[in-house]
Amino acid sequence: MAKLEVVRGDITKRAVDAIVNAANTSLLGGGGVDGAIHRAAGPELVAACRELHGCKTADAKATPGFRLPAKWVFHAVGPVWNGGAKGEPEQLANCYRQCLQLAREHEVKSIAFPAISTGIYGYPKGPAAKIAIAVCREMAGGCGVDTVEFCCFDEATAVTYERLLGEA
Ligand code: AR6
Repeated sequence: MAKLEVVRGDITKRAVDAIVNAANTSLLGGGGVDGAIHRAAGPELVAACRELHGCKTADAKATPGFRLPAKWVFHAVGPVWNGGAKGEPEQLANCYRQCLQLAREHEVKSIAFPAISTGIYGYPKGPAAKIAIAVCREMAGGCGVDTVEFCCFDEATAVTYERLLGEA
């Protein structure tokens, strides 16, 4: 069983094997956590992303971490919240699944996730955290991951994860 933890702060500082980016389909950068990761990783990151030719919603692709402490960045494209009946829950779950599959492929033991889709893309925090936790509980251990960090940038997100993880 993998350990699931809440950490507060900036995901670009996490010294884990892989951090996850909440990207868009272009993979060429943006605001929010995406912008922070590109700034911290350096210009090599956008060059590597360009080679990937984009990514579909609900999927994820890997690049090196370049100047980040993390060895890998898994760029996941979450759904834009559109009321919740347009497949958003399944798409969000699939982002987490794809990242854990990438973790298995790259022999990642520790991974940090941001709260994908809950910023600019507008996904409600509680339902998104439930999905993140459920998928990681189900799959992380089987993918060889020992530690999953839910890296929370704002206090409301941290409290949400802590409450849900405490409910077990
Ligand atoms: N470390 C950890 N979490 C962060 C950081 C950080 N440095 N900065 C923000 N967050 P968002 P989305 C949190 O908007 O909703 C971009 O333009 C933030 O508080 O980054 O998936 C992309 O290019 C929130 O909890 O991602 C896409 O176009 C969470 O990260 C679009 O935004 C996700 O917020 C993706 O939107």
